[in-house]
Amino acid sequence: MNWPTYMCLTTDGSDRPHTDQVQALCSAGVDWVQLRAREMSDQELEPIAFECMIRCREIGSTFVLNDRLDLALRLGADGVHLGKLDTPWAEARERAGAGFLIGGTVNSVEDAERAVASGVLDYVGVGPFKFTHTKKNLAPVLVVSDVRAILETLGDLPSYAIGGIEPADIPEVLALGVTGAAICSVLYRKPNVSDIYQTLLNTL
Ligand code: TZP
Ligand code: MG
Repeated sequence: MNWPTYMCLTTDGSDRPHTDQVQALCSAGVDWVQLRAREMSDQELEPIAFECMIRCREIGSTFVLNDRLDLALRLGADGVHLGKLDTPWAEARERAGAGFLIGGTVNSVEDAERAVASGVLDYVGVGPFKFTHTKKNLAPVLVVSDVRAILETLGDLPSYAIGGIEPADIPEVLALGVTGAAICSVLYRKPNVSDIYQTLLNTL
């Protein structure tokens, strides 16, 4: 797997529907989309997710669903991102089989140990790096020493910094040794997604 620098998440907290967000992300040429829609049922989300997946396929972008293993498998998405309250990682791997991307959330060294011990994850999101309104019940914000200890525990497992990350944070965040960053709300601020994504790429 050629791991991208940026994973781009959609959000319920935008005035644009998820399909518009994904359309804008694909127009910007992003490598990886995670559809993170938490307010709809699987049934309501299915046609929307399908449309988003088709857009991603058109540009060769990886398409992952947040939380919803069943829907991801039914759609034939590339993978799923599972937090601590979602389907357990080992069970997800058993059901999905090899070749399906599974990401997990890591908020602490203990989580990192579990992630490594599970042996079934392709990558993890590590955070939160900063306070953010995007996620409810946010875990405590990590300090640099936490991040270093987490990354040491993760070893070679690809890791993505998450939580309030903006273009100006990228040099410092990448210098810590993560594989990349998961970006959400900053993408949908004015003026447009492509400009902000370009700014992210320009920081590299
Ligand atoms: N998990 C920890 S922070 C977060 C998630 C899903 C949200 C990241 O979004 P933003 O808007 O970039 O802070
Ligand atoms: Mg979740």
